[in-house]
Amino acid sequence: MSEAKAASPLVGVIMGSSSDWDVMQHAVAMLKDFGVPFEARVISAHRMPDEMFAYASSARSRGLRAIIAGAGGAAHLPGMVAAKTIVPVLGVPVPSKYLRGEDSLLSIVQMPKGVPVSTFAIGEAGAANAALTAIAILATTDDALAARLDAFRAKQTQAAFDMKLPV
Ligand code: RP5
Repeated sequence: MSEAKAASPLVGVIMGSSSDWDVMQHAVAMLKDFGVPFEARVISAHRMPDEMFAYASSARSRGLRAIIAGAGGAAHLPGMVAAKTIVPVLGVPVPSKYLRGEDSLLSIVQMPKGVPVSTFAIGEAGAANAALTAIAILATTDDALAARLDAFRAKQTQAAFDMKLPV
């Protein structure tokens, strides 16, 4: 694989606002830890609809293998992106000011039959797990990445074995 090819993003991380970064940075951090080439951008569904459609419709031809989309409130970004691409879309509900992200969760998870969005937990855990799922998708065709994912799991197993209770 050439350097340029190796550097081209395999995972797109998009979010509706820079205010989503506190949560979505946890997806980016995980992709960085695993050495997965990614790109990260603000794409607002209701403020940048033309850019959202262009991003989604060009995603596959640009080589993206998964798109992690985070949004809060009426979180239509993941569903609308999924409507324009067959690249797997992993939706992250971002906590909202008034409904604490329950609105975001329901907006993302309740996709009508036929156009799926894989939906994750509200907030940091969801962002990190969306990245781990993107990594798992890539690991189906990348043995070195699969080995890193196995090692990541083994570390968590060991940490659980090492847990002590104050009794
Ligand atoms: C959504 O509206 C974004 O995903 C964000 O979670 C929320 C608030 O956006 P800002 O008003 O902070 O830009 O589109």
